Order: sequence, then C-alpha cells, then structure tokens
Amino acid sequence: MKQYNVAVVGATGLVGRKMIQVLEERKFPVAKLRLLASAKSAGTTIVFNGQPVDVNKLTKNSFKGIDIALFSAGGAISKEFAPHAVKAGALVIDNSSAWRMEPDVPLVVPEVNPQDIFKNKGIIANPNCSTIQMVVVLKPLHDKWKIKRVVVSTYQGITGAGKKAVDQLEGELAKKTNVEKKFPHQIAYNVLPQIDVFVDGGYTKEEIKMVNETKKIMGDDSIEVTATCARVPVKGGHSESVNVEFEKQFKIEDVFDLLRKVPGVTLLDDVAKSIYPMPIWSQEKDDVFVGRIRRDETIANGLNLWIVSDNLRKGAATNAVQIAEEWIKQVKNQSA
Ligand code: L14
Repeated sequence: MKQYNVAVVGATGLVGRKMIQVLEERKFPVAKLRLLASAKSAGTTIVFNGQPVDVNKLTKNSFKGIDIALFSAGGAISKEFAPHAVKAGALVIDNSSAWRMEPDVPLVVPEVNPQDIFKNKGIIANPNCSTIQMVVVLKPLHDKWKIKRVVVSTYQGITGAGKKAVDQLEGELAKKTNVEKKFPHQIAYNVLPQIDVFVDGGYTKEEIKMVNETKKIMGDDSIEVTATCARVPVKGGHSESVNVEFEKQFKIEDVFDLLRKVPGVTLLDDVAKSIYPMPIWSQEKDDVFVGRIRRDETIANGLNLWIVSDNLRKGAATNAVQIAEEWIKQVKNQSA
C-alpha cells in the first residue's frame, strides 16, 4: 500500500492533537509525520504510533516532500501558509473558515458530497463543526423529501474554542480567582448566545457559516437555513435542535427507518427509557447521533430532530482524515 508524508499544522492544539490520534486509530497510511506549530509550541514532542515526534516551527519551507497537509491553526495561518503547501505539491485539508466559501475550494463531508473532492485545486476545506453534524443527517432526508427550510438552534460545547476555553470553564467551576476569559462572559452555570463574532444583521459569524456552508455542501442553494448558535458549559460535543420543513409528504416511520440505515449516523430514540443523544455519550465517538424524532404539527410537512456529535471528532479531526482517505481512494481509482 502506498504511504503518504503527512503534515499537521497546529499540531499542539486540541484539534491538531485529535487529528494525530485519529490518523493513528484509523491506521492512515503515514510514511512520515511532520508536526508543525507556532514558535511558542515548537520543541514539544507528541507520540505517534509509539514514537515521539518533534513539533517544529511552521515556516513557508515546511512542506517540502509533504503529500497531505492537515491545517488547524486558525484562519490567518491557513490564509498565509496553505498556498506554500500547495506550491510544494501537497494537498491541503483546512479546518479553518478561511477558504470554505471560495468557489474553487471544495467543502466536503464525505458522507454527503465526496464527488466534490475531485474538483480541488490543492485545497479542500473541512466544514464548520455544527454544520457537519447537521448535514450528515439532513442529506438523506433531503434526497427523499426535499428540504425547503431548516431552523436550527445549537448548544455548543467549549472545546471548539480551544484550550483556553477549557481552562476558563474548569477555573470557574473550581472557583479560582483571576481566571483568564476566553469568552466575553462567565461560562460556568451560564449560556452565551454568541459563537464567534457578530456580523451584519445581528447574526454571529457561526450562524452565517451554518447557512452558507449547508447550501454549499448539499449543493442546493434553494435550502433556506436560519440559525441561532449558543455556547453551553459542556466540555465536548455539540447539540442541535433542528426543525425541518419538507416539500413532500413523509411518514414518520419512514424517517426512523431511513436514519437507522445512514452510514455515520446512530439513531438513539427510545423516549420511554429516556434514550436520546447527549454530548457525554458522543465524546470520543465518530458518529453523529440523532433522536427525539417527531412531527412538527404546526406546518404541512414538518419534522423536529435532536442531533449531537463530538465536535473535535466528526466536527473536525475525523472528518478531515476521512476526506484524506476518500481522496486517496479517488486518486487510486483514477490511476488504475
Ligand atoms: O468555523 O466552538 O471552524 O468556537 C471553530 C471554533 C466553529 C466554532 C469554525 C467554536 C469554528 C468553533
């Protein structure tokens, strides 16, 4: 089997470390692993397949000989360094929001639009965590009953905001004084209706990402999406209340039957036993969990769902590695 030289940019961050873990777990065909980070984090070592690997400082010359570069070091680093990686001949899979809406950059969830991988010109974008878990469930429903409109509210865990966010929650819960604030307010015992920065019209950037990215990944601009994104004092895992309006009529049993069979989705819906998706059950799992499935009786073809997934895994690291796996398959089939 062909092996690939893989770079991870932002290797010491929560997503970067998870990427390294997922590469190992899934036995990704890694020839050499090159770990890259800011000068501040360089010098650390991270164990991969039982071997310590040094973390080096990221420079524009870091990508010589690299086949695949996984980026998760924020939008500014991606904007600056992804073009250098592409020039060196690497495929970039970028977890930031920097390239997602560029027309030349495929935005991919392998269960939904693997065919878009082919259109890449060197960069493939990994979508926003909240969007990934939603479209994995919505795509098979859309194919069958055509979605007109989605109203989503998120309850997002803190790990998406990085190590400082974890320190803030733990510090506040431990009643430490002078806890450094990653969020604009206390997060312990609180809910913040703000993820990312506010943009025009009173929405946050996270809410706008959910609208635009859903249309792009599903390949259908006619799907209307409106979102409210909130931060909850949960460590890992994003939860979503999703209300869907279909064009066609559906039977509720058919929704259950369909979602039971979708790859990457686990149905957890046994309300008599209080079984439904929860973030604590999603942690360290790669699937997207769906439950609380019920008809919205206030409109003609309406459905309510509750969707949960581990934001560092399917929402970030796992999806990125799955894109790389799918890319390898497609390149191989092309040359065969
Ligand atoms: O668009 O939980 O990738 O703050 C990364 C940070 C999504 C939100 C992205 C968070 C964002 C996430």
